[in-house]
Amino acid sequence: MKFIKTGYKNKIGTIILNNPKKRNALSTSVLKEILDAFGDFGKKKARCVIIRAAKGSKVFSAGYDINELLESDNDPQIYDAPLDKVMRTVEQFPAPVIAMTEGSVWGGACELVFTCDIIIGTPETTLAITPARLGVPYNPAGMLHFLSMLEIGIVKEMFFTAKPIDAHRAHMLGIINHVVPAERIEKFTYELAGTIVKNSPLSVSAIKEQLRLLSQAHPMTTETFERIQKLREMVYKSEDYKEGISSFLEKREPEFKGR
Ligand code: LCV
Repeated sequence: MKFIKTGYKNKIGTIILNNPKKRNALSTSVLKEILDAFGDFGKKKARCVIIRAAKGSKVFSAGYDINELLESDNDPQIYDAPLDKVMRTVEQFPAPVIAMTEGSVWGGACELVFTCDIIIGTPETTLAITPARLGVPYNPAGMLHFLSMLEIGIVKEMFFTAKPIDAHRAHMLGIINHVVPAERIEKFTYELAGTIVKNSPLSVSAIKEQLRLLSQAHPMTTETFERIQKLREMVYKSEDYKEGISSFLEKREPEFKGR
């Protein structure tokens, strides 16, 4: 594998994001390797999976690979987009997935971390959700990932400002389960995983799936669904959508026109 490293020991699978040059941006190739790793851990009947960046990383992941956004001339976040497939794999994997987040977590990587079952951070961990920074629309499944974890006022602040929140605030809000000094986070995380592995895998797996089904039970009328789709279409067909992404790639501040 080129962009991730994997390991498997004592029934614990490990995925290490390993593309520091691009700040572990989640390109289609990275996401495919993550899917393959989960396929392998499923065959091995892993009882816990840890997703992390390399030890001491300043950036856990810079989120969706912005270079790939411009290529897709239509909605970038559709049901079978690679990142959405990875998130569904995490949510439906028959064992807990722990995000060990050293460094800053951006955009789609923040949503990916939110879909993990447990988040362990360091005092340097930050979390940011960034569509507004790039003029990009967001999909309803993604919003529900945030709404199922946070009060709507916090979700609004994170989306509207696109600014990172720090580990202390994220811990206070219940996003991060434990904040552990960087030098201890690896030992702490694997000990927690070890505790889970000792429990009944069938019971843990059933409880995880029950909690997923109960937490995702949100009735929605077709009219609401159509309205949400219309809103998304309005944004990804806008000039601002192209301006947000181009400005990042050209390393300049965006000039959004609201059209
Ligand atoms: C491709 C990158 C990226 C990147 N893609 O290093 O959630 S949504 O809706 O917003 C969704 C669409 C999404 O997830 O969008 C992506 C949101 N991510 C961000 O807004 C974070 C963008 N990245 C940054 O702000 C900085 O790169 C951080 C703060 C992560 C790291 O800053 P640092 O100064 O350490 P550079 O910015 O110099 O980046 C190093 C290399 O990684 C590339 C970037 O283009 C640069 O490549 P070159 O060396 O070829 O110039 N890179 C960083 N993020 N998301 N490529």
